[in-house]
Amino acid sequence: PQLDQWWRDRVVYQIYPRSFADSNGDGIGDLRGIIERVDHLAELGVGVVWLSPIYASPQDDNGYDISDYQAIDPTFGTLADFDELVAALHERDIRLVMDLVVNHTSDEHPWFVESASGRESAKRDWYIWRDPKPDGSEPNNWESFFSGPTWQFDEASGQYYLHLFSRKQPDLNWENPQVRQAIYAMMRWWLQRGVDGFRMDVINLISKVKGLPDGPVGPTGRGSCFEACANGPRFHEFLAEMHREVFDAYPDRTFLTVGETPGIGLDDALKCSDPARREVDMVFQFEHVGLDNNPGDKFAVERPDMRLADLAGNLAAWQEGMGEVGWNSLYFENHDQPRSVSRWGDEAEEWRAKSAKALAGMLHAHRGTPYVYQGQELGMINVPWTKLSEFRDLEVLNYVAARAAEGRSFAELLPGIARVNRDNARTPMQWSDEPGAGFTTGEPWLALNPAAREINAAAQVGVAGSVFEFYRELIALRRELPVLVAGDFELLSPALIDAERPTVWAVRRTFEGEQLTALANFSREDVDIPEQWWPAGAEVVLTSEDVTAGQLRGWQVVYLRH
Ligand code: TEU
Ligand code: CA
Repeated sequence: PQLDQWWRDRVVYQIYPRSFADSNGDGIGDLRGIIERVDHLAELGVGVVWLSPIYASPQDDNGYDISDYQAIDPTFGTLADFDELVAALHERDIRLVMDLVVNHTSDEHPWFVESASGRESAKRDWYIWRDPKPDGSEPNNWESFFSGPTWQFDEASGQYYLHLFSRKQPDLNWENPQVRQAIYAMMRWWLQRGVDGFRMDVINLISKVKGLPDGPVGPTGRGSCFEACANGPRFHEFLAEMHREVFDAYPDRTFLTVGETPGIGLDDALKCSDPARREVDMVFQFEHVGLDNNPGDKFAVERPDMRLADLAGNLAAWQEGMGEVGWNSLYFENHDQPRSVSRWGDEAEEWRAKSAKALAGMLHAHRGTPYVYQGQELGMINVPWTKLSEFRDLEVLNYVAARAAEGRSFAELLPGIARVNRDNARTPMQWSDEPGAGFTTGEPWLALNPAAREINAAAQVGVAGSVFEFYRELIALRRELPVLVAGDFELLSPALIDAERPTVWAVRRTFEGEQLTALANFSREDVDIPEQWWPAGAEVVLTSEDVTAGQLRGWQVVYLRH
């Protein structure tokens, strides 16, 4: 890929506006709160901000259910606030990428209201309506990502409409060229407003296999939609058309585009990010965050035994697979994933900051674009909740209700929910140890993580050895070392922790004669570094704590240049 594009050596920071900073005391984050905090982003050194949805929305799925693509939801502010945020970011050479949610709209979007007004509606074919089966049941056996059938019956017209997510998120019909053109026009409107690109929500689900065939039956008795909806027959065609109709309309600008593609494989991901195909720049694939999940039931209590060696091996497989032509996104966290320190690191007070740094050093040593999710730069951890009333995410609430109907109790489900529920990542950003953690002066929409008293920006920004300061160094290094951006990748040692004794994780990057070796210890015990991985004369360009050649302390990470 061309390594000269503006975003190549930049790290992207994801803001979940609802939980980032509340400027008016209503307990919900907003645009003015972000404007007041842009210096935090500039200090950290990130080069791009990806903003989760701020559009008009009934907030059924926290804004991933949009009722007006060209309006800012009043909860977050106004278009004037938005323009001020764009200016504030651009002043600091930080670009802005918006969240594009066009596999589905809200059921309150005027398009859907018109489509649902009757079979003869001019917009009927903008969504996916089907007759019931002869016995009146749903057109196929698919299970929604948010539990239950993916079909909602409309009494008035006697038809069902498709919704892969909540019933308030009807799927758009991408087979209809009018739908596609309306979406492209909306995208151009945002680019016109100064936006520098898009993160495209479940963009690999937009092309469904004709006939919408049943999927293989999963643990809940309903079928998976992935086989018929993921990476479908016209997926690449639509991405290429979008590129021509939207991004090619601005030949003097280059944009950053990242597709969110659950269930994508290497071959499709390579096609998506191959610059010659002019589709998107990269995708978020889900293999590594699926290693500890049970397919079809992410909250299952029993979980595959996932070890850090598996994680390292999967990341290396994607490095290999994308090679010199494709481009990886590098992420451990986002608003849908649990906190990486809790999932793969070590939550104990003595080790959590160290493990946060070690995980960051591991991820950023790979070839691709790193993503930092709000709070990850502080080493925030999962929530310790035990009551259903503490959760807000409809993915959890729907799941518990569906299982209750099968006679299963919340108490029985809690261990599986606690580990990977999305509220883990959605608690308010922890700015200080004040009562509202500096996030709000009001009642936060979602309870603060009690760990906010110890884990917060005020205790870390400017404090040597903090997780924040380590991220600042790590992000700056990417701009200083071409080998970190352009170097090829070799996994020297995936073995991280075995029963008897831990071993070091080691990777090597090579570019134009320069080499960078990254070494990390993912255990509490000291580990030896084999001679061959610390060449004589190597220069330590990054270390999470004081290091002596030949040995790594517990959860330590080191980068060597040679
Ligand atoms: O998530 C898509 C996706 O992959 C989800 O099915 C994810 O697997 C799930 O949230 C966790 O099991 C995107 C958004 O990131 C998510 O917040 C939205 O809820 C979803 O699409 C629908 O828009
Ligand atoms: Ca607010």
